[in-house]
Amino acid sequence: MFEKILIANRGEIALRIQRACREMGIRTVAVHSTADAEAKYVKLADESVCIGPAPSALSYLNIPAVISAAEVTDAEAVHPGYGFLSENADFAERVEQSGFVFIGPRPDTIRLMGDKVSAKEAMRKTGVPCVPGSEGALGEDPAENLRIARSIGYPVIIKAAAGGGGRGMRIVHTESTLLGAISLTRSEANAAFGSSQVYMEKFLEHPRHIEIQVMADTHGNAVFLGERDCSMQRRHQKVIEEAPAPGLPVKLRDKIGERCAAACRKIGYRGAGTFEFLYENNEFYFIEMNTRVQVEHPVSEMITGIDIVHEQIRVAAGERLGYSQKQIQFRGHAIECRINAEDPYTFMPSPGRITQYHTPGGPGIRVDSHVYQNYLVPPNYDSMVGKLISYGNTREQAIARMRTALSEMVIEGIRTNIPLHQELMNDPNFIFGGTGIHYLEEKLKR
Ligand code: MV4
Repeated sequence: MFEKILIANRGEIALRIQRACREMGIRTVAVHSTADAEAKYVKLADESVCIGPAPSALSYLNIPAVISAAEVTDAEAVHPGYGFLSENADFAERVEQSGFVFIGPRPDTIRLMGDKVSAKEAMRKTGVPCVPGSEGALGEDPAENLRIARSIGYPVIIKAAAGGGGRGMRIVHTESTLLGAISLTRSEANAAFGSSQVYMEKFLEHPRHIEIQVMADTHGNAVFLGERDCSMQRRHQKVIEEAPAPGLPVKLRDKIGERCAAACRKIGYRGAGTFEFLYENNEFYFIEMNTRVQVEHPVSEMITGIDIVHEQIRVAAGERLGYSQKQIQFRGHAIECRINAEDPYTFMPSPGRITQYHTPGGPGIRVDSHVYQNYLVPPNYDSMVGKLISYGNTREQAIARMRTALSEMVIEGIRTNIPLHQELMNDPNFIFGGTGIHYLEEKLKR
C-alpha cells in the first residue's frame, strides 16, 4: 500500500480523500491556492504545498505545479478527485511518466471516454445500449446528414464529440434547420474545445438521468455498485441525487449493471467509473462515461456499505476487489442534497464569511463538508459548500430524515440553497418519485 498520497483537489472532496487515507494509514499531501491557504483540509493534511494564486488555471489546473509538489514531498500516488484535472488524460499521463501512480483509469481510457464519439462506439461494441444516432462523427456531406436525421427521426440532437456534461449541444426539430444547426455546433465546438467533430442522436424528450457506479481492479474483476438517479438538476448542475432510482425494476437495474461491469472487463477499465444513461419508457440509453469519483458517490456508499474512495486507492495500488457481484447487497435508500453558497431562487453565487455553522446529526445523517464557522467561502471556485446525505430503510424514511436534517442545519453569513431543498423535500412529485430531467426547471418557472 502507498505510504503517501498527494490530493490534487480542494474543498469537500479533498477532505473526503484525506479521511480515506487517514483510515488506511496513508500520509497525505494537500495542494492549495493562496485563496485556500487557511482551509481545514490544508491544516489537517500531513503536509501542504501552495501551488499558485487563486484562479484555478494558475493553481489547481497547473499540471507542472502539481507534479512538482508530488516530487518535492516524495508522494507515491496522486488522487485527482472530481473536476479540475480529474479527467485530463494528459495530466494522468504526465503523472505516470513522472513515476507516480494516478488514482484513476489508464490515460488511454480517459482519452477514449473524453471523446464522446469513441466512448459511444466502444460501449456499443461491448453491448451497452446507446441512444440511436449517427455511426460515429458526422461527415461534411449535407445530403448524407439529412438522410441520417431522417432515418433517426426528428427531433434529433447535435453534440460535440469533445463536449459532455451539457456543453456543445443543439436540438433540431425540423429538417429545414438541420444543416445550419450542424454548422453552428461545429464552429462553437471548435471555438470551445478545439475540435469541430460532432455527432447526431435521437433527442429523448422526457428522460430521467440514471447512472451506474462501477469499480474495477487490474486483475480483470469489475462490479457495479448500483445506480443513482440524478434527474433533479438545473442547467446541468445536479441538485439532488438518490440511490436506488425510485421505481426502477430491480431486474432492469441488474441487467444494465451487469452490462456495465462486463464492458469494464472488456476494455480493461481500472478504478471507479460512472456510466451515464438516459432512461425513458423502461429503456436505458448510454450517453457518456465519467472516469472519476463523482460528487454524488456517497449515496452509493450508503446503500452498499462500500467506501468508494478506499476502493479507488486499493485498486490503484494493484490490490484485488476481493468481493463478487453476489456479495454486494443494495440495502435501504440514500438521498444527497448539494448545499451551495447561492441565492435559493435566483441561483446567484453568494461567497463570503460563514458566521454561524451548525450541522445536523442523528441516525442515517452524513455531512461531507470542508467548511466551518468563520470560514471564508472564496469567490473563485464552485459554489458547493457541502453535501447533506440521509439514509433510511425506505425512501420515505430517507426523506423524513433529510427534512429533519435540513431544519437543524444552520449556515449564516452567506445565502444557501437550503430553502430550495426544504421545498423539494415537501414537493408531492418528488415525494412520489421518478421526476424527469426537466422537472426542476419547470417547477421553478411556476
Ligand atoms: C441528451 C438529451 C436528450 N436526448 N441526449 C445533457 C448533458 C449531457 N450529459 C447529455 N445531455 C442530454 N443529452 C439525447 N439524445 C438530454 C440531455 C439533457 C440532460 C441529460 C442529463 C441530465 C440533465 C439534462 C438536462 C438537459 C438535457
